[in-house]
Amino acid sequence: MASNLKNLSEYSERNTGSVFDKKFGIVVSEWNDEVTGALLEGAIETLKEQGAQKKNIKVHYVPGSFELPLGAQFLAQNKKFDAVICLGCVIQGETRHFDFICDAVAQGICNVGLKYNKPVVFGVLTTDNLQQALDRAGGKHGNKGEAAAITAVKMLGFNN
Ligand code: DLZ
Repeated sequence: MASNLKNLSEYSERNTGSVFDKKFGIVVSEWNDEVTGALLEGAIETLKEQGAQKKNIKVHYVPGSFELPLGAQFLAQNKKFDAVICLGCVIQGETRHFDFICDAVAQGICNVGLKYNKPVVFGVLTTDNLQQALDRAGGKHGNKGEAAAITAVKMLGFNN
């Protein structure tokens, strides 16, 4: 999983059908907001480029990445959303807190998608330091927010 070798914003056009009428919920972590704000910007711009309407993109905030799965669940259980995108940034600290948060968030987000049978995208950076995160939030390694938006679009096109 060498994402540093790949621009995260590159993608193939396979499964990218029309999302004009699709409704997207975005859950954003307020922790490391310099990074998550850039991810959000990338996600919204990409959804609009893909044909989504601004009025169909709703943004909700949670305090930290640990709260993303519950935020995603609040949105996923609401029939009006076709897909949910979770955006967060967890940076390694001196304790094992990082591991617990990353594991819980990844598993939690995965569970919500499986439970509600709709795309719930893991747009969470898990990095050693702030610079690595900035590099992936509009820096030299692209913007994982854009990649998360493309993932949602592709998964909505899965059955087409
Ligand atoms: C507590 C904490 C720490 C130390 N680091 C991060 C982080 O790097 N990224 C992040 O999104 N959230 C962090 N948090 C907050 C937790 O996600 C969570 O909000 C709190 O533990 C309260 O449940």
